[in-house]
Amino acid sequence: EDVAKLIQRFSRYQQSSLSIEQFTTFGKTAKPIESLQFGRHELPVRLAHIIREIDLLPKNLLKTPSVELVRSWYVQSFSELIEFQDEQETDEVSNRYTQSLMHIKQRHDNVVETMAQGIMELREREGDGAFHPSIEYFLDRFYMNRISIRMLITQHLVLFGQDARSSKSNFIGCFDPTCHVASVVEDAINNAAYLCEHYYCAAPEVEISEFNAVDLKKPIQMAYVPGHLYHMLFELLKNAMRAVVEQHGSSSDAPPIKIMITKGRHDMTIKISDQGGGIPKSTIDQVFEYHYTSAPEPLKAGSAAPMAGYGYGLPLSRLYARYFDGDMQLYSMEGFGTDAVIWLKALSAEASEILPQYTRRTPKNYEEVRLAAQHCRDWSSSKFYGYGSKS
Ligand code: W6P
Repeated sequence: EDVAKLIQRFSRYQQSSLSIEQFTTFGKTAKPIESLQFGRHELPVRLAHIIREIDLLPKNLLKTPSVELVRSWYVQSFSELIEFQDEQETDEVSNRYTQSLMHIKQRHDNVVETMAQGIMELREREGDGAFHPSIEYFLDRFYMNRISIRMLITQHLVLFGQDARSSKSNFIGCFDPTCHVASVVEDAINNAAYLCEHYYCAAPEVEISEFNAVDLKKPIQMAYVPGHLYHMLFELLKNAMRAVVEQHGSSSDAPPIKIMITKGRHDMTIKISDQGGGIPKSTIDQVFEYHYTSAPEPLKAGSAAPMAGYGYGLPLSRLYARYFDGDMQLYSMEGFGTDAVIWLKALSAEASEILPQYTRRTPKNYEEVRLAAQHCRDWSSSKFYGYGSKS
């Protein structure tokens, strides 16, 4: 059976979305062999679903060297994993599988950069007109798939790989079953403030408050991936701090950023409020676009990380929020400031992976995204030339 046929077959299998509860119970009890049995099926299924979707990209993008390279990585990893289908469940095979996952993870390290490059190549060649709204739709699905695959691989490697974490931490792979939200918030504040001071010689004050509606006396904790939460908070805080410093200068009487952390029966919600002058309603959606071009060039100091140029930071952060069925949104009052809100599922059984799935209808959905962009022209306005707000 050739690889194209196998990809087709595996793209027809249902993916198994796992909840945080399932990740943590599995992580506590499973043996390497069981992880092999799960992963050697589930990983090729998830790879196949997204390979089918890569193939729906407009031809001029699909044919760029970068996108062809990315696609070849996915096919290569798929082929390597398929080899484990008919293997015996021995320790030797299990070790080879773990090795193989290490290599696959490395192979895909630069997917985000390489995919971004393909899109830039296309734009340079064909201008913004080639910039299809279906690309935004694709990238959200593509990167969500990548987050999910890397999660499965990382869990296997952290639990069963060489430097499997010592048992004294109560982490289960990359999950902290009792993640203390305020501590992650403080980490993110400290690192964002450090960057902000580097660029602007000042950083605004931050005030944190907490309301635990479920247990008034206890600090807010939940089962989550602290790394994902940190990523989202760091991104939002960099943006909030930059807005405040650019609005108020580095004077010490700049209004503080206020963070509210709450927990109800279903949601853990974090709101970050800045008085950094806000952004117009018309640009809120663009802030979550990949390659949002109208943003100022990100400030760079040598090779240091840029301080909040809207690059991929915000759209990827929103995907992390959505990955376990949460969300992220911005509410802005132009001239005054912005509230950024993160909602996460407080119950580990309700926090289930949200995965893009390839179905018979997926090609039609892409067509509909294209049509929707046309349909916005049935409200007459001068801004509906070209695709959406891009031109
Ligand atoms: C702004 C723009 C922004 C993006 C994300 C988070 C906070 C803020 N504040 O002015």
